[in-house]
Amino acid sequence: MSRTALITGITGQDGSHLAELLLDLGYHVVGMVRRTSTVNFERIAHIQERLTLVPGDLLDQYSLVRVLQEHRPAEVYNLAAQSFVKTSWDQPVLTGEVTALGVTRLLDAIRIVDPSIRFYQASSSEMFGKVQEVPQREETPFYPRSPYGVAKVYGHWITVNYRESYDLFAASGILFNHEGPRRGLEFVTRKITNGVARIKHGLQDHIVLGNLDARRDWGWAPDYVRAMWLMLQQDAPDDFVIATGETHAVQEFCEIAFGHVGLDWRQHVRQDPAFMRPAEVELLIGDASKAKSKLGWAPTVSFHDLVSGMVDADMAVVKAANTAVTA
Ligand code: NAP
Ligand code: G4F
Repeated sequence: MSRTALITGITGQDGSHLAELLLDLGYHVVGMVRRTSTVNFERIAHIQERLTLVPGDLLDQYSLVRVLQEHRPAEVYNLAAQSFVKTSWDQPVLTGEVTALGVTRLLDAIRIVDPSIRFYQASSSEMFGKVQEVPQREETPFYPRSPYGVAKVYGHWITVNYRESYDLFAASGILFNHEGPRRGLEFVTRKITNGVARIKHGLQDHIVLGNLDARRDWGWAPDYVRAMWLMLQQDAPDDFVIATGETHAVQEFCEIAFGHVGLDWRQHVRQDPAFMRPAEVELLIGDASKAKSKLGWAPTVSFHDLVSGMVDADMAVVKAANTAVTA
């Protein structure tokens, strides 16, 4: 009989990639979805008939207990979160309820229902915030710079605490930014590549961004979900930084993205303080040596190929939508 894995956040970027990976590995994949007024299964539509989708919400403790009791997963991947940093200043309490306390609700449900479950927590490089060390590694002290970052620090430490208090197999992946064509349109990479495609197709003239100097360690999302799975196959639970070890400015992302379709970014990018943050994370660059040596993990896609691949994907999406509208 195949192993059962539960994914929270299966409708998100990472959830959809992880579901594909686990299905390929022969798992029975259960995805927890929250009720929305319109269905938002775009990222999992192509595999939906192979998944078991169940209702639940990180805000609703009993729904988590019920999902675990009814589906008895061997592995739980907690990817659900209010994950957009900018929104965390507008909705700091909701962000704390979901992204921080939601982790405790799920860990406590595991402790009550089946403490042998292996648990993965989606921790974040945003925890390093105002970085105390370059590059950042597992031992680098945290200094979060947003309500989101603060909530992720809580989620990280409650995972460590449940591991140490109750001997749970609870692992935490400190993942640096990872992207791809399924990235939400509000995140800067997809905002740029979608904008490039729309400009190239004559649908708009420019995009409006915030801080172009911020530097991120951007990787390829499918590589990063493989690391999540590897963490739960180890002999003992642990924490791992997952990163490429390269850092690039938002401006560099623009240069490559616009250049890929023969445009000059300087003619199509405007800046507006509305997209600046009250406190910025200026520089992220990760050291994934531990993951490389213990998990055998390594990134497979270069920064240039990541950017050009996202532009190509958005060119195809915009072309298809435009053709449908004009047909
Ligand atoms: P995403 O695309 O924003 O997906 C977030 C998921 O969480 C969605 O499926 C969303 O459901 C779900 N969700 C939100 N609130 C919920 C709630 N109250 N109860 C249950 N589900 C809820 O995020 P992602 O980029 O895939 O990231 C996955 C995880 O990794 C997140 O925890 C994120 O914070 C973390 N992370 C991401 C990165 C990155 O670069 N992508 C890096 C480090 C860490 P709906 O579809 O209904 O909104
Ligand atoms: O794409 P972003 O919104 O991602 P951010 O804030 O780094 O967070 C992402 O990565 C984290 C891991 O480090 C995850 F934990 C988190 O869930 C999320 O997936 O912004 C990246 C940078 C920032 O410095 C921002 O100020 O781009 C800068 N930026 C400049 N103009 C912009 C814009 N960001 C957005 N979203 N929109 C802009 O117009």
